[in-house]
Amino acid sequence: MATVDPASIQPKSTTAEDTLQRKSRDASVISGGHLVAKALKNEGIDTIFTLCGGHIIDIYDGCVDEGIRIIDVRHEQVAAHAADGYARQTGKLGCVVTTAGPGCTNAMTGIATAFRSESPVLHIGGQGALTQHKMGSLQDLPHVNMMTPITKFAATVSSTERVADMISMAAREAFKGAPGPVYLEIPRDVLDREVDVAKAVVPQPGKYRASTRSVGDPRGIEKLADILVDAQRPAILYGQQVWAARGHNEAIELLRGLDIPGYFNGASRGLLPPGDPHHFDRTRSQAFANADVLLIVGTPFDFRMGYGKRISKNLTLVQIDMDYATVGKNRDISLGLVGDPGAILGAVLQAASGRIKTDKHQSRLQWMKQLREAEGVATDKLMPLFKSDSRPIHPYRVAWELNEFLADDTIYIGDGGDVVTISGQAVRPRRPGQWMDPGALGALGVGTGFAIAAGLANPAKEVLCYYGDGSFGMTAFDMETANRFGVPYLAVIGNNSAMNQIRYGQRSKYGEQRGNVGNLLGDVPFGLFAEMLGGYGEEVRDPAQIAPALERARESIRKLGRSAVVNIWVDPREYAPGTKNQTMYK
Ligand SMILES: Cc1ncc(C[n+]2csc(CCOP(=O)(O)OP(=O)(O)O)c2C)c(N)n1
Ligand SMILES: [Mg+2]
Repeated sequence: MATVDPASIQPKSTTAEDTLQRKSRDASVISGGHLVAKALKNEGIDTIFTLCGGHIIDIYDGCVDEGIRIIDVRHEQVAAHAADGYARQTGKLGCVVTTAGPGCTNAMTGIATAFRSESPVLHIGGQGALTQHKMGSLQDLPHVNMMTPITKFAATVSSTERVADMISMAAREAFKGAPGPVYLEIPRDVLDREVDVAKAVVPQPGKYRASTRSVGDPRGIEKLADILVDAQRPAILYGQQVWAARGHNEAIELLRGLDIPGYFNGASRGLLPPGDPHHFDRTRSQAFANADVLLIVGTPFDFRMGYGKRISKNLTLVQIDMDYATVGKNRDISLGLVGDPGAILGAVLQAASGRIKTDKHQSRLQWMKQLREAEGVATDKLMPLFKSDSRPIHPYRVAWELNEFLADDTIYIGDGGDVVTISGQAVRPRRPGQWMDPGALGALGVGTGFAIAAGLANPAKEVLCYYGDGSFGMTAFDMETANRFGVPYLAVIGNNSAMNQIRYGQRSKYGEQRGNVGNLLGDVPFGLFAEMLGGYGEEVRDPAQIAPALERARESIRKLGRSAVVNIWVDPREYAPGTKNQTMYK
């Protein structure tokens, strides 16, 4: 079967009855749902992710008129992850639309993920009619109260005239400082009511917001330029904001222009391709311990950074972030700058260019050489694991094979516990934007929604999601959605028939017997799942078969236009070093 042309899934009204109904509509009035669609279009939103419900159907009807693509999934969690993923991939506001009550609660994990990952997502939720307020209407819940702590802004729209206005308000809030999700609840009667077009407030595209490309305090730029010019052993860590705010070009130019080793986490992985002289990824702790200047851009001092504790006390530490409240949080800093990462880094490069003295430059080159050698030593150490022939298959071998298999345009998604943590040591995405992970919330189940979003946003790219078997089971049914909308992807599962990352901690604390409680799963031949959905599936137990199986799956996706599953049975006795140290809790 050929892949579906994404253009063909744009909503269209084709039947005579449709046309008649549209013509009979009074053009002097407009309903709330149609105002939603107009506002979404004005915001540049071309796709909504949703699961239907009686409370929200007028939004769909509006989307049909505005040519907004409606991607309907099988579970609202997936819709929310997909809206988040679409925002990450397009740089624009993502949008998820859910019905009242359970539609909202199901989506909460996705919104919470976006919240901890600073991803701009507009969540529009249905609600019972205002005329039934607090009367016990179908699916009624206090959505705004529930969503307030996990969004930047949550409100009820209580007037049809203000529907579009409040969407633009929510969109502004989503991009205020560091981006994040926002929630709007629209009661059913507000959505269905028709109001005079002339009375509806509809902010026009490009006219309801300011630029977010702030360089912050120019004195901060000068100070940072001076610090970087004087440094002998500088290092920079780029976090997810650099990619999210599309500051990657300036970020790369700064590394190259000033000869500074670059480290990358979260969505910034892939900013530079592996092998680039300024790309480093195995010597982060060494650099953090020995640098004289460390610049942290767009990532907080949270548990992933040991709350800043692992950074040497004796260096000059500079932090740049989009959120004022993140700068200096958990760890004292020497200098803090708030604003747009790309704008700031570009200005700093300009202020520093041509000012590095020869002796300082020589020291830097020496420093980079040292780190490069240490990277080689670290890789050599891992090689026996990466090349392991053991059976059951060692999860490190899978990670290595995945990296070898990636094409220049593959978007790599990680969704799982230990097997995915391990993959972080081997997988090096080749281009910016081609790494997706759940971020600081660490929610399992993000993969399927991310894969759908990645495919829709990048129809020409390959999408690969590496799952744990526990994670795959959480959201896998929406692989059917990916197939239905013509965005098949490659699902690879590191199957250890367990929630292994947690099992390790239990076994080491409670021993062999009690440590296996509540964390063992059945042996599931997930390859059959892909076949059930019309795609290719394969079980792999021989390490030598990993690469050929991945190739067969890639080929099958081209031929069948269906997602494929390569289910790799891995050794449940192997764990990631971070799991053994339980670093995530320290
Ligand atoms: C939604 C959610 N539930 C529970 C957890 C806690 N948790 C973290 S890792 C893990 C095990 C995941 O198992 P699997 O995906 O099979 O990966 P494995 O560790 O076995 O490689 C669990 C349950 C979580 N992070 N997210
Ligand atoms: Mg598992």
